[in-house]
Amino acid sequence: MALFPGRTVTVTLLSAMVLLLLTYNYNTQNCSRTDVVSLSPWLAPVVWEGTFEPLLLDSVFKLQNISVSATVFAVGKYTMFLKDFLETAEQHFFVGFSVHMYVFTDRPEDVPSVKMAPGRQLLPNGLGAPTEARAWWIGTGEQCLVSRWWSLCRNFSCCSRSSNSCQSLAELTVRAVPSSDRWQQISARRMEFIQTLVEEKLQEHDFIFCLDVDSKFHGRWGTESLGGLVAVVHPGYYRDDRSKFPYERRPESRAYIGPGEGDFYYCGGAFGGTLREVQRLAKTCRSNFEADAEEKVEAAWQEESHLNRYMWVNKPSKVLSPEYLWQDFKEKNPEIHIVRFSGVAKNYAAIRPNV
Ligand code: UD2
Repeated sequence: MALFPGRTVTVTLLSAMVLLLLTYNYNTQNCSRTDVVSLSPWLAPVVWEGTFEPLLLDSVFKLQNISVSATVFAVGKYTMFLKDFLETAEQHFFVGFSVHMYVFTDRPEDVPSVKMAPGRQLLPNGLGAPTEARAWWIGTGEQCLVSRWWSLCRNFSCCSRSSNSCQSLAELTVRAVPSSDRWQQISARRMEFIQTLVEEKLQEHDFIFCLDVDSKFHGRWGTESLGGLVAVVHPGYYRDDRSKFPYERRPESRAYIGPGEGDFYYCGGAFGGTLREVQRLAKTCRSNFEADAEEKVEAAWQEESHLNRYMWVNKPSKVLSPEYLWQDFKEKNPEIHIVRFSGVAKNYAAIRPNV
């Protein structure tokens, strides 16, 4: 029996706290990099492998029962990239979370069937409309099979915190978009369709990512990437001086960035955030692009130039390193410890409608 029970309890509690603090500090030290910039000057995290704890982050977002969506455009011959894009997303993109993929294409009949991860299956649900076909990918949890509507499913207990049965639920929606004979227009009009989609779905999803289809996932892309407004640093310029960035330099364009201005050079091929933030971004980029077009101005890199202007004025709250959009033809630099998502090498002349 302890001589001073109160004291013993206090000492035990204090030791436990010290131990917890030490453990936490230990983990924190494990989550830092000194060879790369991991905090922007406006205090947004720059996410690199080794700067976060995936299990901790996943557990935080699991408690919030979040819903993630993604858009991908496959117009004309770009449908050939869909299979790999979707199948690798199934393996690496927000694994264990509810994901809704929106495919925009002028060839809905070319959307391939997708090989599911072990334990998942594709269920047709008959909700298809001429311009919007849907299919469900549902985990093996029996409760989820009770309801095919994700919105209903969300309201039922099957997706509650205590249940794992809905953690692997995913949905795919195919939307028809017009063809075009100019790749610049295909690329640039994405903002218009994204804006419309986001305005329709504001209540349904928490986060959205807008991704290039001619790419594959190779490693985890998960909760560490979530934020209000999220931008990805372009793999082609992240080692360069700002003066070399291919921003739009003509003041007559609304995408203009002046000498000495700009932070990072961001990719047009991957960006995201909350639906509200992405709606603001898409609306602004679209209206600036259209206003430029009325004056016969096309920014150097179309929507990518407008996106860079937007991110310069409205700083992203999270910046993703080039691990989140590498390019297959580029050799991996030493600071790139993992390639999570990468653009495939392609023959532009063979796949674009114009060169
Ligand atoms: C870069 C950007 C891209 C965009 C473009 C300039 C990266 C990695 N990529 O890519 O996002 O900013 O420059 O506008 O940052 N698409 C079709 N059909 C077509 C042409 C394009 O569906 O015929 C779609 C498709 O989703 C493709 C995307 O537009 O992934 C971008 O076009 P791209 O891949 O030809 O442009 P690229 O690789 O030069």
